[in-house]
Parts: sequence; structure tokens; C-alpha cells
Amino acid sequence: MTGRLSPGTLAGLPAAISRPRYDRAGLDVGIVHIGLGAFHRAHQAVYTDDALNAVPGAWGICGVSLRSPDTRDALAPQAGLYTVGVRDEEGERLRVVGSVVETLVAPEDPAVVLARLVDPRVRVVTATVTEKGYCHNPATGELDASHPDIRHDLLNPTQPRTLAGFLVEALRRRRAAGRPPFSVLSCDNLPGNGEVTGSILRAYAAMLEPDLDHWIADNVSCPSSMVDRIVPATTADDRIRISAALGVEDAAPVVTEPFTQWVFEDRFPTGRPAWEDFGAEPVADVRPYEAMKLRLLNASHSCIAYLGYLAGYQTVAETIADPAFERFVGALMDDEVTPTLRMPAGADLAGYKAALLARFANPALRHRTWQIAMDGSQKLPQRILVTIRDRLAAGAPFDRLALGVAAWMRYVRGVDETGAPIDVRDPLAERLRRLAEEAGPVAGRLAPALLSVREVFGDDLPANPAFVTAVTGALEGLFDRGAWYCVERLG
Ligand code: CS2
Repeated sequence: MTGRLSPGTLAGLPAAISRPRYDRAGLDVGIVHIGLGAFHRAHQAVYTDDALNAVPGAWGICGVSLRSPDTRDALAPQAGLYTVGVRDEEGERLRVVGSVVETLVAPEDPAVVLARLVDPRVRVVTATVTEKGYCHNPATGELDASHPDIRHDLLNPTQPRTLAGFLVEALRRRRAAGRPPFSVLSCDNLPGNGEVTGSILRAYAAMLEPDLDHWIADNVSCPSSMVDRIVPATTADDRIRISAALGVEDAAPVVTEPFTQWVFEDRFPTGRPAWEDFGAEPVADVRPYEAMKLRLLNASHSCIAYLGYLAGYQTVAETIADPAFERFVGALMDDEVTPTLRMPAGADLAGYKAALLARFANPALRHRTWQIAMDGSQKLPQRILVTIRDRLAAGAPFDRLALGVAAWMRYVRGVDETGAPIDVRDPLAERLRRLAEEAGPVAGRLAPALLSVREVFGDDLPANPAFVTAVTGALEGLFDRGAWYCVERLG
């Protein structure tokens, strides 16, 4: 194949592939997105692409990677253009997205990123930095002031590394220059993600400059949002298949499912694109939607990830194709999670859950259990432990959720059921492995050892006998009989 996806080759793509209809060269950068991963490119950037097709002009996206140059290296020769492949059993529909008009790699030149953030044309900052990118204590939601990157940023505020470091320094400069601030829209899977963002920005600002925290509290809007679209990591096969369909090479396509949802609180004093014209849902209170999504979709995902991986399954679709797992996940959602949800009138929970099972089963997505298993210490609290707390308060059973927690414990030991090593990725991986090693493969020792990690379990759960007994019992089952048997028994 010769040629690369780029503005010059756009016109020659096969007719069935949709592409931007607006003049990309004439776009202003109005949005800075921090965390230029596949998820952003398959979600918010697509809504913005739709909005630009309708009204071109003010809302081009500058995508910033906080760590690796890989996405920029792939996108820069394509002037930011990339393909989104929407896949299901009926096939794959391709669309070239044009909304990302600039790509920056923060560690290469933090000053350039700060200059972009201070540009008055930038009115919205969106973020997908994953749970750990907030540098907060997942159990309390507060900024971890002892985090090495936060300490680095406080000592080097003009050369920051973190989300908080970049945004607060940019806001400080905007205030000094008499410019209005931008709104900050977190698009990560955290409950109250806007509140968490506001709180870490204020906590960091208070340590950086007296009074800056108050100015941020009074002037910077941090609406919360619920984002939903399953976007597995792009594989080499995806790149080869999509490039072949385009007739030119795309080094950075993303692959996703047909489903997409974006619910956000509508507090953007300096404006935003008309995302609601393309399916996004502005609401006054996003909390019920966040709870629904985190407790149903993400909790099921994490349970599938640990239990499915231990049972020998590589992908979510393979796992859920096993009837024992399908029954288990259905029962987990219906019996243990649904009674804890308080939805606005008219919300169709039954339809949502049925759709979830179908989405998990999508055979065209190779969503690896190993990928979702990553960063469990940052995910468990808001996906699973919140619901367990509600169940404990109601005196109600939570055996399946307890099995999910136990499977995480079994997984982070780093050895699978056949004795093979597991590549555990987690900011706490080292500590978890050490604790597990000291405890050995004995439920009565491993469970209390891992429950001592307060950033995950807080102070209340390790002191709750019903919780400790349920998790220890589930872990015993995993050691004695294996994951598949335990899932089958509770399905
Ligand atoms: C997944 C999510 O990797 C994970 O932890 O549970 O990325 C999930 O695919 C998205 O939240 C779906 O909207």
C-alpha cells in the first residue's frame, strides 16, 4: 500500500467512508483534551466532529498526551485525521474524524501545552486521564498531596506533569492576565467526576498560591459527566484491516461498538459545541446516570475481567458466551445492583441491562479481560465497593460482588490457576504483590492482608465482619475450586 491517510488523500477514499465536510484548516482550537487515548477519539471527538460538520469554526480539538508520544507520532503525519471503525456482527462501518487538529506531547514541551491552555480561544478542557490520573485517594476522593508527581509539580509549576499541575498553572496565568477561565469537563469513569476534578484543582491550587483555590471555586465550572462507549485497545490487525479498506495507511484508527452515550451537566459559562444535537444529553444532575453506568456496566466488566481471566478467557465476548458467566452477570445486575439504584422516572433499566449483555457479547470486539483488569485498585471502590456498602446497610446479600472482590485479590497475586504468571498492571502492583507474597495462597491470610490497603477499602469495610467473612469465603472458593466453579454456583 502506498500513501497515508492525510488531508491530501481524503478525497480519494472509497465513497462509502464518511469524512469531515468542514474546512479543517480554518478551525480555531476551542477545546484542549488531556489524555489523547482511543476512548476520547471514539467518543467526545466524534460528537465534536458531528458538531463541526453542522457548524464549523470555533471548536477544533488540541489533543494532549501526558505520557507517551505514540499517538502523536501516528497522528501528526496524518494531520490529526484517523478512522473510527464501528463493529458488530453485521460488519464494520468506517468514518474518518477530523476534529483533532493539533496533537501535543506534554513531557516533550510542557510550556507549549501551557501556552495552548492559556489561549483565550480555548473555552473547554476535557479530560480522560484514567482514574489514576487524578492523583487522588480513590477511597476518599481527595488529592494525594504526597503523590510523587504532585510533589514534582508543586516544585516545578511551569514544567508540570499532572492534570492538576497543568490546569491550575494555566488558570493562574489566565487570572493574572484578566482572561476568563475555561470549563473543565472530566470524562473519566469516576462518580462525581466533576466534583473530584474541582476538588483536586482547588487542593492543588491552595498549595501553589494563596487564594487561587478560592478564585477557582468561584470562577471555574467543573460539570460532571457520564461517558459510555466500549473502546478496546487498537490492535495491529485493526490497523491492517482498516488501512486496506481505506486504500491508504491509517497508523492510528480506533475500533468501537455502535452504542455511545454522553450525559453531562450543562454548566459551561463560556460556551461549548452543540453536542446535544448529536445525541449527547445535557442534564441538571448526572449522578443517577453515573451510578447506573458504573455499578452495572463497569462493575460487570471488572467481575468479567478477573473471573473471566482466571477461568482462562481472553476476551469479554468469550467470557459472556459461557452460559455460566452470562447467568452470573445477569443475576449480579438484577439481584445485587439494581435494588441500590435510584433512577429518574421513565428510565428503562431493564432495557439498559439487556443491551449491556448484548454489548458484552459483541463478537466483533476483542476486548481483553487483561485490559479491563488493569488498575483495579483505582476501579474497585466506585464500581463494586459502593454497592457493597449499600447492600451491607440494607442487610442484603452480595455474594456475587464479594466474589468479584475476591477474584481481584486472587488476580493481583500475579499467578493464574494454571500456575502461569499474570502481568498485573496497577499503580499499587508492587505493594499488592508484596502483601500477597507474605500472606501466601491462603484465603484467611490473603484477604486480611489486602483489606489493609485503605486507599481501596477505606476504614469501614475491613472492620465489617459481614464483609470480611463474605470476601474471605469467596476467596477460599476460588483457591479450592477455581473461578469457573464459583461463577457457575452463583449463576
Ligand atoms: C472498562 C471501561 O477498561 C475498563 O475498565 O470497564 O473502559 C469501559 O469499557 C467503558 O467505561 C465503557 O463505557
